[in-house]
Amino acid sequence: MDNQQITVTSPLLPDLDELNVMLKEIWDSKWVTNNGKFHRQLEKELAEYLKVPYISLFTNGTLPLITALQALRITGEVITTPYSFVATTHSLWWNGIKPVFVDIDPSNCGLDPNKIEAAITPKTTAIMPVHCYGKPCDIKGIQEVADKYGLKVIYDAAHAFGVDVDGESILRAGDMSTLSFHATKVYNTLEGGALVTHNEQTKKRIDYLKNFGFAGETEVVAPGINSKVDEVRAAYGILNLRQVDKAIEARHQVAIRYREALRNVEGITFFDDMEGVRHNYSYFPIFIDAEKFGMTRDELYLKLKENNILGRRYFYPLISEFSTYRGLPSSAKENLPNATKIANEVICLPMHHELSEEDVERIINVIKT
Ligand code: T4K
Repeated sequence: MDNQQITVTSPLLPDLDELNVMLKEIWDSKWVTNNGKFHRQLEKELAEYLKVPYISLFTNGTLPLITALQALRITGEVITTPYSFVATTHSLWWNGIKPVFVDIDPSNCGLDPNKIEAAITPKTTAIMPVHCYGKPCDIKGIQEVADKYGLKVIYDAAHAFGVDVDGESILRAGDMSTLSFHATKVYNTLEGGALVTHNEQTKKRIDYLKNFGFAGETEVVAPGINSKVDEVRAAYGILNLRQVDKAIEARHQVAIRYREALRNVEGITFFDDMEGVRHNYSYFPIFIDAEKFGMTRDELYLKLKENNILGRRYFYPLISEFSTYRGLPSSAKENLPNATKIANEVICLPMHHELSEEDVERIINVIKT
């Protein structure tokens, strides 16, 4: 059998000829950045596609997190999940905010709302949950706690592009949501990201903040950052938006096949689709019970690797275990039993729009034998 390398993901790329036509237009116009024509077009098209009123483009998925915290003037302590990419917690640190880790609900890998209350102190000002793998958090439960204590909610929705719950975009939850358009995501602009807001004034303020704080030619209203998206990436993003639905459907087919093949394998569990949710199949995590499966997660990870299949252990280690954060009181393992267990059991299997049936069968075969 062909032993070509299979990576965990592969970027969705626009047609090069179509991109070249747009590049020519950019070259001819000599307008290459600072809220150009394609930038404005992409913001408009994304807002429509995602069914959100306001969206601001950013150069990656980390800066909208940092900026959301600034826009809402969040200070003190923020409750967040240890089970995510490290950028989630870093955004707090960049704002001088103390992260307070709370355990996850293993049924969705998101913050467990029942455990948030016990972590609230007089210094708590917000909650930063993550829709991990694009799987919706318990939005209602989290909002109830937030409302009771007057806390803001900023969702890191880096994985949740195009995810809807009961026909409504998941990005409408909380006070703000952020997206990542990194090359490894369902929808990408090479590097890129966005911040979704619910009203015009907030969008205006976000746009000041991502442009050094400029509110007009001579006025600076905040110590903003530079996170402006150039025309080349905006053009690339416009073309990718036209093919993202097809890519999501291709991922869906891969998920169907994985589930069919792995459903009765003892010691392996995975997520099924949730009723009323439009999923984006951004990741396909499986969880290994070593005793029942007869092999540890790491043994399977290495076995896949030996067979040139590069699954990834997202999200191991937990953010709370990195040297930067492990000294925090909330990083104690006893505080995070579910996250600790899941981080030791997870492998994300290869999942992208270009995986062939043969690739998927090869992966399944290695797992089953
Ligand atoms: N919040 C959450 C919850 C996030 O997951 C992330 C990012 C962020 C915030 C921050 O958003 P950004 O600032 O990154 O926009 C990747 C990504 O770099 C990162 O964006 C992502 N999360 C994280 C979960 O994964 P790595 O270090 O695992 O990626 P890397 O380079 O090992 O790539 C994985 C595989 O993808 C490669 O084996 C092959 C394939 N690949 C990758 C790249 C970059 C390609 O085929 N082509 C490529 O150009 O971090």
